[in-house]
Amino acid sequence: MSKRTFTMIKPDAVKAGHIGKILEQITSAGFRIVALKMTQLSQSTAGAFYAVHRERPFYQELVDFMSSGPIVAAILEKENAVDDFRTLIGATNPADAAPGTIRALYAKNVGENAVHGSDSDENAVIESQFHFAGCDVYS
Ligand code: DAT
Ligand code: MG
Repeated sequence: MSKRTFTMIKPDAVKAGHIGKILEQITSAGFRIVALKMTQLSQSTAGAFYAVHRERPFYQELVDFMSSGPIVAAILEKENAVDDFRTLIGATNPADAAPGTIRALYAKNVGENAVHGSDSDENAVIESQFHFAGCDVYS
């Protein structure tokens, strides 16, 4: 059972002023924030982060969107973190996201969908290390 996952509050939700409400929903659900920062991805770093999707038709749109404004990146700790966080954020397309999930509440559409959540323990580690040096993770 994983203990950590990685998340980003995406540019749409940051621009809309939802950082505080989203972090509150995350911590109320039992996740502990062990690393946190506001930053803006370049085209190059957004492209590298989402390289797994580079053959998908929406890749350039995704890179443009993710580098369009600041994001908030965080590492979250909880028992069963990866799966529980995917449940908390809801489906990729907010039209399919369960009521009360972060994407149901704050996402605009399938592309601008408010938050990222790692999809496996392995990717949680890779994504966390992409964004945070070990000395900036507080356990
Ligand atoms: P998730 O973020 O739920 O893990 P994913 O890994 O399949 O979803 O896709 C990564 C991101 O790419 C997603 O959060 C938003 C964007 N995306 C996915 N499908 C899309 C589509 N059909 N059109 C536009 N953007 C899409
Ligand atoms: Mg994904």
